[in-house]
Amino acid sequence: MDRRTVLAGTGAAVVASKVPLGPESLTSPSPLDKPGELALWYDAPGTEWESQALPIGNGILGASILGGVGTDEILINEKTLWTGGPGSAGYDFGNWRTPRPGAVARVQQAIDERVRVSPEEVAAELGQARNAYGSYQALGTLTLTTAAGAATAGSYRRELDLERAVARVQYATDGVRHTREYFVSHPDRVVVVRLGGGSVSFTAAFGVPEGRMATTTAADGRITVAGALDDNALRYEVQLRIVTTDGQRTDNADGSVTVSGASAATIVLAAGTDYADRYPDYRGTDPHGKVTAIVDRAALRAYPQLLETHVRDHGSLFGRVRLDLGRALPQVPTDVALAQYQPGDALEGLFFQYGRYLLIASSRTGTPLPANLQGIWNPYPSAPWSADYHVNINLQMNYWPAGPANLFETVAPLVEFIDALRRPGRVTAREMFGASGWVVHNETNPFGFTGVHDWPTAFWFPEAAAWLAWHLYDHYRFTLDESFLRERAFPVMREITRFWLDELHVDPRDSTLVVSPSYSPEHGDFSAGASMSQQIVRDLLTSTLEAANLLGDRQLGGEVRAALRRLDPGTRVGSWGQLQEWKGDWDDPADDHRHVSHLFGLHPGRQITPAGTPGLAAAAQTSLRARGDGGTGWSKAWKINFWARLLDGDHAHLMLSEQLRTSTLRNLWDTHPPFQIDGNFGATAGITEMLLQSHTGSVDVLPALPSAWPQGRVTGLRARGDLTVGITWSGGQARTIAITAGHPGAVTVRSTLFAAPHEVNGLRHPAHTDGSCTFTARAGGRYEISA
Ligand code: FUC
Repeated sequence: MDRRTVLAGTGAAVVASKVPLGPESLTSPSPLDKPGELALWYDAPGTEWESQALPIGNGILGASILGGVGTDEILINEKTLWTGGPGSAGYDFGNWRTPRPGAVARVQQAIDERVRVSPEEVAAELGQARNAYGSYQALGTLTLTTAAGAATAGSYRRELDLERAVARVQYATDGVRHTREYFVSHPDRVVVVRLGGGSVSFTAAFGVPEGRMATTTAADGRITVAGALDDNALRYEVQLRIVTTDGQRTDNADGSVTVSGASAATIVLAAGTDYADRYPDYRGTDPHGKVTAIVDRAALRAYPQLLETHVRDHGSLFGRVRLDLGRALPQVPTDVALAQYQPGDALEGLFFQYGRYLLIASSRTGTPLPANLQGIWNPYPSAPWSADYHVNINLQMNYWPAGPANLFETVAPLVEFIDALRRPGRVTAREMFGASGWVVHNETNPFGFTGVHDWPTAFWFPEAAAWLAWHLYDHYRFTLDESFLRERAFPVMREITRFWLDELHVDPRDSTLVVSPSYSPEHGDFSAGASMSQQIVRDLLTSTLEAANLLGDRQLGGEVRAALRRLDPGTRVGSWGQLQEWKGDWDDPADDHRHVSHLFGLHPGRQITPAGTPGLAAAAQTSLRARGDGGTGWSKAWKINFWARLLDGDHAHLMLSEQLRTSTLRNLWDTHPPFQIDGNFGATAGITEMLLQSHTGSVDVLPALPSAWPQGRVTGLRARGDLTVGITWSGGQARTIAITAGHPGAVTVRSTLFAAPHEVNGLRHPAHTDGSCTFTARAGGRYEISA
């Protein structure tokens, strides 16, 4: 079967059934022996983690595959293994260690009087040195040592199949063909490594990073490694079981296990910590019992069963969206394809799906903590920015694809995390502002760090909680899940709204309500009413009002409506036609700072649209042009989204090309630099924005299609209003649009297709001059529109 035909199928069953699942898949050629459209592959082992590791994960356990021949070092991560927090000396949640009555009011007054105040001066008043914040840690390394020499020239292949979420290494030595398969199962909660090819001999050892205390034992083919972090006494445990049916297996005194002469071997690894996302101690139960039960259960299952369960589970999410941009990948390793990349190459489609793959691997229902700055993969004891949760753009960007790219199940850890921030965030709101509600500032960790530090340009951002709430309400807008809105989203939104109703300040110059002190992320002076602050608060209040109307909270609705009337909207056109970043006209046209925060209302917000607010959209475009096409990885990814929202597909595509050319590593990870995963997710979201938009209430088909993609097909994208959308196009125009409605109600679709006579479910309709079509969908109804 032609691979394209397979890809065009729908659903997990198709994906799973094309793969031979029995042990024979280890020795006979599988479809993966041919480079696949949806695989990353290389013809040599990786030697550098950051640019060459192939990541696999189940939302909590991650593994990085480099695929060495004689020695295979597999880095293992467990998402909750962090230093810092309670138990670590001096941890204070970022709250002021001694009360500072009136501190915020003093800064407000300084801003009222002097308009602009330097970040250094504000940090001296409101900041404090950060204590015991911690960093995400590696769990350790599973090392497989074999006696094998170098692989026979030309026989080596290392790949990551995105459809099955299986990494695979194969090579030949002395006439023997060896295979290793690696995956992390969400249903079985284990890392699985299968060594096959016959004549399997190796020693497996698990080592923790240097300097960490651990006890390691091997008994009966089981390796147990347990200990606690020095820093905060967080307990961790890892257990591996090495399962063979023939050959010899020996437990070694140093805690390793040796297998010799087996036809195949399966290693299952489970791990856990005693972390719990629960204020104030952030500790749950000792991991020993849970880890033992999980690894024992997995060890009883035959390898083909483990694999099949995993492939079906992953495929049930991943297989929902198919994207064909009309080109095939060149038959060269992925690093070569990246080096040879030309705008319009099929690599763009692979990059889109890789973002979806990475989100599934780093965030799943039932796992704690959202995807961090590195997803779940990290070898460093002190990771860049701690591999934490920056909430002035980065954590939010991680979840942009979840709705449009049909991965709702990845959102649950973010929802839980936001919910858990409320308890520490209330303390910060009370102690810092004397306000009700809750806040979190510029960044946070797994231990409820909702306060501040003292880096002047990036310590103050109480708007972050409102921006996080955007994700809750947008989840509702996509799914129309009213019980989610009532039980999960609205209580959080209401509380943040309370905070801002308390905390908005009357600007003495014009009596509008403004955020003060306010700071455009990492840029400029402190002032009152910076555009991003106003736009975020306005978005929150608008969404809260919609939700309050829906749920019948009339009192809150009334208060919010009154505040909205007085709120400065944060959208002003300045002297050179730019959208002002601040309430004052201070923008420098030569400024190319990576943050373009004042365009929040364009994306992810919905306040600025080319059709609804053409003057503001034009100003946003002027600002964006002035900022230029450079920036870090995530900044370029955001610019894909901005240009798509400005309906300029070619510029959006230019930003995608720039990202692939200058901010993408050989393993297709986004680089800031260094590696930072947000850009992967931002780019995937940006591609959806080019193909389908729904933030204004209508379903806009191919709103920003670039000329580089004249023909193509996509299925399974989601639009707000519980709609699933497929599109085919050629000559740059939509030819068919298929919409499935989950809920009944009016649906408005916009497409150039309506400008000519067309058919809806076989019935002929005349041209609609305004390029849109509105119909009443029934729940479960499918509507096929064709030119
Ligand atoms: C924000 C950005 C930086 C980086 C960091 C993790 O502070 O400005 O570029 O992405 O988060």
